[in-house]
Amino acid sequence: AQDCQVANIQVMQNFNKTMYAGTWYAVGKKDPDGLFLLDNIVATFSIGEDGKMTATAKGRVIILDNWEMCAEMFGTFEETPEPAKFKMKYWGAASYLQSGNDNHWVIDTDYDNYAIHYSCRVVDTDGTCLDSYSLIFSRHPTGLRAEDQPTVTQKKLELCLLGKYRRVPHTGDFSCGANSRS
Ligand code: DAO
Repeated sequence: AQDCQVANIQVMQNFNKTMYAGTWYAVGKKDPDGLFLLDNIVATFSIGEDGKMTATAKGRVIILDNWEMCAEMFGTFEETPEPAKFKMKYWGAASYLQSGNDNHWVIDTDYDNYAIHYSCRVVDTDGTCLDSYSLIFSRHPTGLRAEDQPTVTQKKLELCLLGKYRRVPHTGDFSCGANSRS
């Protein structure tokens, strides 16, 4: 049963960041308040010589109400006592892009096909999440494999976010697609 308490959310056990490294295509997204990344979202995680995880991400955004572009984003990750729970500092290549500090939790992954990310930005007084976002990642730009879908659906349910995701298309528009990463 789901009590929807942020403190009780189960994350990936024995998370291995080296196996997690590499490119992930967002195929589903639950948006936060003040949505930023729209579609064509691709994230690449790396582990530095210091053992620290960093990421670059691209995604189509609309800023200043009507200016559509490909945002190039950077993130650095601070570890916590739980290996799958990170604090992420993020910023954009350009100053007018969003920046901030978010939780970055890996809920589940098989490292080779799918990963489920979750971030709660604001915990409500009752312990549930007031403002969250979550990305469903695939190693394949074409989407999740059929056999991974039941697992992903179960995890969405456990996050109390079932039915709140939208599909994230990869169209290659705005120099932001799977074929235009740099
Ligand atoms: O899209 O509304 C939103 C929230 C996303 C903010 C985070 C973007 C930057 C991420 C850097 C790399 C990790 C995936």
